[in-house]
Amino acid sequence: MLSAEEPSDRYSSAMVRSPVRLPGLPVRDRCLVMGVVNVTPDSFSDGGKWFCAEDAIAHGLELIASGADIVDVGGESTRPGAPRVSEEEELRRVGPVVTELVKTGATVSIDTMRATVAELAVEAGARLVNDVSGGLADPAMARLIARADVPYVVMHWRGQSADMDSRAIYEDVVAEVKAELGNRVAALLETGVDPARLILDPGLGFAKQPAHNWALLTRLGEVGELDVEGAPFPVLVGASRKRFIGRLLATPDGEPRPFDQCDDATIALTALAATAGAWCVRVHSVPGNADAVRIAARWQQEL
Ligand code: PMM
Repeated sequence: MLSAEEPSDRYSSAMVRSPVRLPGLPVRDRCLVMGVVNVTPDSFSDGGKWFCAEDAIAHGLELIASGADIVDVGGESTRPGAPRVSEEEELRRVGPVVTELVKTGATVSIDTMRATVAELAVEAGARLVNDVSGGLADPAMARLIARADVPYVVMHWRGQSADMDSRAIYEDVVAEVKAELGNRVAALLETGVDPARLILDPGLGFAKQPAHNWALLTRLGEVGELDVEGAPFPVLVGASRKRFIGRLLATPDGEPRPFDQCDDATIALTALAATAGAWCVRVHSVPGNADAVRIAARWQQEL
């Protein structure tokens, strides 16, 4: 058995870190579980299921009841090829859902690339801003995060979903994702964002081919270890139901496994990511993932 002072070479130091403390967010001695509430007609795995506010709120409550630590509310699909929605429409989708879920005492995260949407959600009580563009889509986002002083997910992103697949070109995906995340963190710090509020995300499926996703997952411990102030950063992993899982589990004639049949595989990935030191996993179905993070925490105790 290893002591905290003697981390093994085989594992990232992230594995022996004490629980992560981010203001306003739950602190646990295990990986957190974030449940997804997509208030969209066209998200890739659950588009249209919770498009009306009432259904989305009920779904958020169900995710919390089944063990989610955080619910992530989003009003804009980021599936490959997706067009953007207007700011007005995004606000119309997420506003009532954030407000009502906050009222129930839930820890709510807002999944948006727009500073205006993030600001209104934070004013309504959201406690985390999850920006898949890491601040690249909206130059006002960094200033908002500096001012609002809320935890902020900086995801690796190379451009809007409409043409992101054409940007999935890497020589060394882990090194390049880390370097590009490092540039984002440096820009955020320059704007006055507190490094202790930052969470990094490798952006699985965003300008990534399956091989890129697998490389990032298997070297997850390295993702938060940037050479910038504030490192190592907590890492969020969004693998749930993504295309690379369906492709791995394809039929012998190459038919990908449908999204809604990828939850067991997502749970397997959650166990591995949590054991590798992930701070949080973002998932569509909670119960199995809530079990997996507890198994991983117990596993880690023996390392
Ligand atoms: N993936 C999606 C949306 N938001 N946020 C973070 N931080 N990380 C992700 O990987 C991520 C995200 C796309 O998945 P969905 O359409 O199923 O929500």
